[in-house]
Amino acid sequence: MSSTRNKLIKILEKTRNEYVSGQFLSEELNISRAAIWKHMKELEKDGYEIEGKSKKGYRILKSPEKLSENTVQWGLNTKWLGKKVIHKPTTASTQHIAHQLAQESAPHGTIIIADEQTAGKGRMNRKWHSTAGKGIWMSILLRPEILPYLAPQLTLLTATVLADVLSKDTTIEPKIKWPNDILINSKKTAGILTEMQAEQDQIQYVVIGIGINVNQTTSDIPENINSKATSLQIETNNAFDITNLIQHILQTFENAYDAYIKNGFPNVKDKWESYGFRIGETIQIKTIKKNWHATFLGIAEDGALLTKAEDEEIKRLYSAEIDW
Ligand code: BT5
Repeated sequence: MSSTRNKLIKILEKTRNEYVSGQFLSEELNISRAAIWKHMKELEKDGYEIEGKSKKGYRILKSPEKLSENTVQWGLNTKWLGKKVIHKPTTASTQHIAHQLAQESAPHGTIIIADEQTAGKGRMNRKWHSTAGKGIWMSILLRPEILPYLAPQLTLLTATVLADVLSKDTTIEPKIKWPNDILINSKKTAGILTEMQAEQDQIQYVVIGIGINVNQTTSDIPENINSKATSLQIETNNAFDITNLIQHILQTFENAYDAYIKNGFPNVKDKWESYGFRIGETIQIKTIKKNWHATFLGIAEDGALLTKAEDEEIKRLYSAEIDW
């Protein structure tokens, strides 16, 4: 979106119920009144209802419900996250677009969102089912100044952000299953996919993919996953405003990320453990080589899974699947 449109949205948002004159807008934005009118027409295409009155000016009567670059930025209270938003009605995967934009020097904090993904990606080439218009399918492009081996901490940080937002915006109590699943009543409602491009000791960029099932009903969830997947709507019987949720996630993410860069992982660890699923219980651990049972102790200072086996040996695991 053009930075002029960004500024226009900011002004209209501040003055919400009052008229803003074309003259004022044209001076503030340094563009002609005809250009202002064109921008208003673009906003209308996105579903904004705009009233234009001669002598008084413009005012917004209604913001659209549909997702767009404008609606995500309308009222978004962030410093750097989501200053550039790309919205696609349908795409194979928002991760693909994010990687492409990253190679083309898109800035830290760029957001890619889609109404629908036709080839949504999970970890290890698994599929992520992304029902049209009913969930959040979003990638965040970051250029963090941290060492590559610390990047998995960003997955854990993102999980705490999603858990915080869901516990504030809904009546449910989310849990985090190590490392990247958000569960409600033991069923998965969100997943995170962190992908990275890095050299030996420097990250070029990280793409954090976030998938959240929001307004799906039971019949929207494919049969092969319906015993273990759920949505906010299924669990609460309420429909949620996807744009509001996205904005809340972005605002919470920005604060959490800035605090992490400043203070490191300890606070993230504590928060993660406060939402941790089955901490203190026996879990089944699966790696490519073997399966075994151990007590889940929590996460280590570096984000690793901490377990204690029957022989009391404490292990740190960095990549494994857990089950029970
Ligand atoms: C994940 O993988 O949980 C990461 C999901 C990330 C999705 C986002 S959406 C935006 C961005 N663009 C993408 O293309 N991807 C990211 P994993 O832990 O591997 O879980 C995948 C498994 O979860 C699948 O094998 C299914 O069993 C299950 N699954 C698939 N779709 C699901 C859904 N919508 N809800 C719950 N579970 C699902």
